[in-house]
Formats: sequence, C-alpha cells, structure tokens
Amino acid sequence: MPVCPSSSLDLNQIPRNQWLAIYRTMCRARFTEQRMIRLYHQAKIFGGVYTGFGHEAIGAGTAHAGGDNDLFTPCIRDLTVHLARGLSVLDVFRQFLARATGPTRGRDGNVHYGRLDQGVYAMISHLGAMISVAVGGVMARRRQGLDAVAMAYVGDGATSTGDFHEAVNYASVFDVPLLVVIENNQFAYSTPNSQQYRCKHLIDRAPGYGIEGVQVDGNDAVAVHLKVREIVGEMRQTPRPVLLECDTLRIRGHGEHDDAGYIPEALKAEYAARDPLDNMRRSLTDAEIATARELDTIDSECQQEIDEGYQQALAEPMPDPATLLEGVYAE
Ligand SMILES: Cc1ncc(C[n+]2csc(CCOP(=O)(O)OP(=O)(O)O)c2C)c(N)n1
Repeated sequence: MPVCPSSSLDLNQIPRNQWLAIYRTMCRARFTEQRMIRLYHQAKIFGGVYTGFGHEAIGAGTAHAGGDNDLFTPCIRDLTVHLARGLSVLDVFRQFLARATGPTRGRDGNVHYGRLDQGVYAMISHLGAMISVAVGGVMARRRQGLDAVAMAYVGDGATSTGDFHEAVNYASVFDVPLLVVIENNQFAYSTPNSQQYRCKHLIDRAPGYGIEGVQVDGNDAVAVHLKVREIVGEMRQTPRPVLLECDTLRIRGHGEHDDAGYIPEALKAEYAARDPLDNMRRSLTDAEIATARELDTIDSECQQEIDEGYQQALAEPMPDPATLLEGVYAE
C-alpha cells in the first residue's frame, strides 16, 4: 500500500475550493492527454504528442499558487499550467487538431502555444531558453509597478545548458522574482541523470548563484502547492529568484513516438505506485476535504468537457491556405 505523502501537512491552511481546483486541473490535463494519445495513434493529430504523465502535481501545484499578474513559461510537460491559467480544453483540441480557431490558428504542429492575456508565453523548443524570457517579462511588469512573479519550467536536461546559467545568474544579480521549476524526471529524453550532472541534487547549485534552492516531492500536489505559496508570498515582498527541484518520473516516453524502453521497469513501477492523481485523491479524502464520490463527480465532469471539446474542435475548420502569410509580419 503506497503511503500518503501529505499526511503530515495541514490542508486546512487554505480554502477547500483551491484544493478542488488543483485536483480538477490535474484531471483535465491527464484525461485530455489520454485522449490525445489515442488520437495520435489514429493519426488524427498534427505533429507529435508530448505528455506530462506523472508531472501533473508540479504544474497544477505551482500555477494555482500564482496571481493574476504573474507570468509563466511552461514546457511540454505542463498542460496543467495552461489549464490552470484559463486555457479551455476546447482550445487545446483546436491546437492539436490544427484548427483555424485555435491559439496558433492552425499554424503550429503543435506545442508552441500560449496566451499572453493569461500570463502564459508560448514556448520555443530550445531547452532553457524560456527562462530569460520569464526574467525579462517579469522585470517589465515590476517596472509597471505590478507585484508580479514569474515561474519558468525546465527539465533536468535543460539545467545543463548555457541558457539556464545565464538566466539564473542574471536573475540572482538583479533580484528578479523568478521561480525556476526544475521538473527532475530523471531522464533528459533517454539520458539518465548519472550522465547529466555530478552534484547530488540540482539545487546543490543554488548556493553557487547566491540563491535559495528548495526540493519537493513532485508527485505530491499538496506539498508542491503549500511550498510554492510560501515561496511566492515571500518573493512578492522581497523579490529574488529561487530554484525549486521537483522529483518525479516521466511515466511515458519523451513523446508518443518514444516507448521509454530505457527507463527501468522497477523505477516505473515505483513511481506508478505514487501517481500524482492517486496521491491527491488520497490526500483530499484522508483530510476530509472531499469524499471519493465528490472526486468521482469531478472526474466525470472533466471527461464530459473533453468529449465536448473534442467534438466541437473536430467540427471547426482548418486554416484557409490563402491566409498562409497572415500574421507572419507585424501589420
Ligand atoms: C538547445 C537544444 N538542444 C537540444 C534539443 C533536443 N532535445 C529536445 S528534448 C531534449 C531532452 C530534454 O530533456 P529534459 O529537459 O530533461 O526534458 P524531458 O524530456 O526529460 O522531460 C533534447 C536534448 C533542444 N530541444 N534544444
């Protein structure tokens, strides 16, 4: 029987609705991606499919700790962040089915989307490159007098890039309120951590930058959320960057084209027993925040939203080839 990771944490510190919102975000992401995988194998998706199976507690736990003015640079594991910030499941299907009505108007295949009105930058694929975008964005908001913070999401592989070093060093020197969320899923594509870095933990590097590093169980949304609320609260008052290392395992391949055969079965089994959604259900029911039945209702509502979103997106048009050059240059 897997242990309840959050048993020592007091969930009553924050309103019940907040916990339910986090659980709902995790379900919406997981179930949407389950559908996406099926569609990918039916060749109905334009482009690849990269999922955040196993990462849901990280994106949901962090993004739900943000406020209206905050900025986010999610990566391919973080559908939860998009959904937590207000993107609809319908928009996600529009994007992956290359519909003209979607966030990139059917022009991207398919992960480079985001909505600035929701504080979410569209990612580019270069590992670590979005951290400095988050730095610049949040500095601009601070200059406008807003008490914004930024959350930049990277994998363990991204921490080996020069971009990571440049952005974190700069943020440290200029006291930028930046949470660097390291989703340490133990493999950078197929490269294991033993071939990625020598330090014991990635946050061991934080003192070298003169900043704080915090480690958290990335499969425990309660632990992630409570810790990030605390960090973000302090960061708003006293701007500074923090490295947050979330331990997890990517349950599927780097993308659906990859069978993740390089991840040992025993490791997969260990983390499958600590699935973030199961953990969250257990935490919420043990703390009597919600009954299993109430959580089942949320599950069915999410499934219905996904069925409806998919059907609606399917009925919408793909872009007209005559509009190909629209949006390429500023007008
Ligand atoms: C600058 C750069 N180099 C190489 C790649 C090719 N690439 C795509 S994903 C990946 C590994 C990603 O590892 P990690 O950041 O740990 O994410 P994970 O897939 O393990 O979640 C690499 C090398 C890239 N996108 N950008």
